[in-house]
Amino acid sequence: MITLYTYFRSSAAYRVRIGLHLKNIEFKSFAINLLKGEQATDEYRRLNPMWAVPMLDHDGYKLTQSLAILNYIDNVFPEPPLATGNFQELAYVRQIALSIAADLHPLTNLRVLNRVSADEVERKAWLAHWATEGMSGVEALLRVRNWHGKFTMGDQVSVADLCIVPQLYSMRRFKLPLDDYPICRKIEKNCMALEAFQRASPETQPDTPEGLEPVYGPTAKLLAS
Ligand SMILES: N[C@@H](CCC(=O)N[C@@H](CS)C(=O)NCC(=O)O)C(=O)O
Repeated sequence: MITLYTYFRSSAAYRVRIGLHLKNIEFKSFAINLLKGEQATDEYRRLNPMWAVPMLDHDGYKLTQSLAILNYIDNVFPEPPLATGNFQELAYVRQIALSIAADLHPLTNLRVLNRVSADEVERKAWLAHWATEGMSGVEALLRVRNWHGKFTMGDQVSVADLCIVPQLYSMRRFKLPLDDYPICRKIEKNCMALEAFQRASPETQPDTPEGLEPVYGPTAKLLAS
């Protein structure tokens, strides 16, 4: 049995949810409410000393780190693969995924924002700076390499797309302009046409609060944008 410790808005958990749905893997969601501090309880820290989501529990085998989890499920459930290609293509996909998951995302994480300032405006300015810096770099990498098709690597969904989509969701949520990332937006649009991405969306999770202001709105609205 697979349990995913998740939070509807967590972009790292969103990555893993997409991977699980792409592979049609059945899993149970266990919600950890980050705003209520449930990641920091003794009980959760005993399970996960990194006190963050996502955490995967596969028949008692517990694993943290979204990219490690995706790599694990890709090995255990190989179809469809989350990355294909020659060594250069595989490394490129990983480069894009890590630019977001290892460089950009940690700077905008809740625990970091809380240390930056108690002031919401200052926190948002910090987040906007690092998100813009990071995604400008990703967009440039995509443009210069020019291997993108419908997705980051041609027309094959890869782990890079699983990082781009949640990152853009987060930027949409904070109403950051996305005009400078046309390739990322094209990838997002093509991804969001797929059922796995829709099922993984923060707006359709068991712990999504009633009445949450939608970021995507109806999928059609996003697709038309
Ligand atoms: N590098 C980790 C990041 C995990 C992470 O930081 N998750 C965030 C949610 S996106 C979290 O749980 N934050 C809780 C906090 O900052 O207190 C991964 O990719 O899984």
